[in-house]
Amino acid sequence: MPEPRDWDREWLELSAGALDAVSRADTLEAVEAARVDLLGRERGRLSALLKSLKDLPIEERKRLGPQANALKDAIEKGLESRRKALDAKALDAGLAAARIDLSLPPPPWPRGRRHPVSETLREMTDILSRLGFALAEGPLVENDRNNFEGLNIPADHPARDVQDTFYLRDLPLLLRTHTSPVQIRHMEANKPPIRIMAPGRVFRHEAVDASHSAVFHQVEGLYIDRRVTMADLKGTLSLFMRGLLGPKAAIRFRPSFFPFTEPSTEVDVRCLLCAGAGCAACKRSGWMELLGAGLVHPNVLRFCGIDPAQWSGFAFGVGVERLTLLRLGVPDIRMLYENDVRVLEKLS
Ligand code: 2U9
Repeated sequence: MPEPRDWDREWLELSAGALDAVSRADTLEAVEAARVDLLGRERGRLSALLKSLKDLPIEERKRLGPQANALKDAIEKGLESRRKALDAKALDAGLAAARIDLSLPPPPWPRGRRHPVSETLREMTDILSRLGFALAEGPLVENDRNNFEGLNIPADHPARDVQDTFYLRDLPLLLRTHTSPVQIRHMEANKPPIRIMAPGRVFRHEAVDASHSAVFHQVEGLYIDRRVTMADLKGTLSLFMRGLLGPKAAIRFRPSFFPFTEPSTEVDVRCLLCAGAGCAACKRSGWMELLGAGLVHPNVLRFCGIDPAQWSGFAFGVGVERLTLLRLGVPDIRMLYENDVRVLEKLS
């Protein structure tokens, strides 16, 4: 038989300290520990005491039972209110820590911008439009007639070779190798005087290297009026290059040959880096080749229904990528098109 419990002593000790212990629990873990200590099914001190009630005489049971149950209720209420208070405190602390300060400046945001080739293209067309050239555009997929025949390029010319031109499979079409077909279309549809620029993408079937890309951009210009001469051409290109490269830019003409112009000229710009003294960039010559140009060939005018006895004109062409590389001092055209953000960020 178990030793009879000193019920009154235990009761006094427990009831004196229990509610105090509950109210001192200052974490959720401490609240749970107090619950286990007092009300735990196995070892809770009050639970044990309640269990032992049955060993007392009936009179004692009647006296002590309601007291003990009242204490149990009070402890349970106390535990619950501690839990609530601690939960609310934790929520307040979390909210305070997570508060967003709307007055703080935002973190730096990476800014996008126009591609360097687009920027050059935009500047070129801006300048030409101020010189009176209207924008003309046309399809990237062309036919042989507009891309070659109308431009006085003979059937056996190497540019027509599949080595140099992308032809469409099973169709008598090709990807334009220059923007000149835009001007052919315009001349056939309009009467002179004509003053247009044809910027756009062109395609050449060639191996890619530091200075060649199979896809690139050109800006071409065409001016047709009465008695247009090489002097008009030189004046216009001089203004064009000064607008693009600065007021000191100078140009010179070298004789050349293109099937669509006669006479034809390659146009050099005084070296941007050494101002004509001679450096590695201009191969010690002091000049850099940048444009092709000439007076529109009479065959081209005739082809488009324009009488070469009454009208004459000049035309020019310039590669946009080449100009972009020169202006930025970038050595390789592929750096413009691999879209490595680390490279593009350095181009300005
Ligand atoms: C028509 C008649 C004539 C446009 C011209 C060039 C000379 C020329 C090159 C510059 C660098 C192409 O991008 S590039 O490789 N262009 O050398 N272009 S004359 O002559 C025309 C155009 C249209 C109807």
